[in-house]
Amino acid sequence: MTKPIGLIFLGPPGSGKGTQAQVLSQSLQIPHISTGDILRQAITDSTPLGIKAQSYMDKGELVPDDLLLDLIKNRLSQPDAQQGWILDGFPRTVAQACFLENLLAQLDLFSECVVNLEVPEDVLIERLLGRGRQDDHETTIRRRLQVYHEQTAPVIDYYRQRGNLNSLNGNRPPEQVSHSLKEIIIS
Ligand code: B4P
Repeated sequence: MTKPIGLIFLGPPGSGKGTQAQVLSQSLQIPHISTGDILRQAITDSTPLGIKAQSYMDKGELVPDDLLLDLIKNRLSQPDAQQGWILDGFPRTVAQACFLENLLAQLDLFSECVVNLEVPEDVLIERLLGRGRQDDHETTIRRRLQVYHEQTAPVIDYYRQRGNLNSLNGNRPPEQVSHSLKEIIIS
């Protein structure tokens, strides 16, 4: 029997991770797990996690790893994640990627597929300014992109070195990106 799929979306802010994860979650009928959405909900609900995360997110910084690791471990152990999942926004640091690799090795349940969405920086800025979320103003966007280059881009090399990276041109209409993604998944 083939293992359920675990899809991991990498890419800079605004590259379309959330957009594509939502579409695939519906067509594959597996949960879309967005750490950004989980953190924003925690802020709205004023939970201890949300209170700690807010100041980092408002500044465009990453939320500290220790807050994310338990969150992901718990989320992936929920019943709806046993038939597969799409991770959007995690891992965002090499420490998070190592944690996930160890977690998945223990479970040995999922066949992993890592996809990196590539989009030029000027297009990212234009998209994010157009979206207008609380953290989508120019100073924060520029900081998020800087943080991405410093802390998240090394995650791409981490998966590349393991021979487990699919890169995709994300600078195309969403339907075309979805089409290419489905080709990667079934290949
Ligand atoms: P996220 O919520 O993950 O935000 P994002 O990277 O900006 O979103 P994404 O790339 O999914 O863009 P989207 O599809 O929406 O993170 C927010 C913050 O949370 C982080 O800065 C950090 O502080 C914290 N955080 C989250 N995870 C963390 C972790 N693991 N560790 C530490 N901190 C963490 O697309 C953006 C826009 O582009 C949309 O308006 C969309 O309509 C448009 N678009 C998408 N695809 C398009 C296409 N093909 N063509 C044209 N427009 C497109």
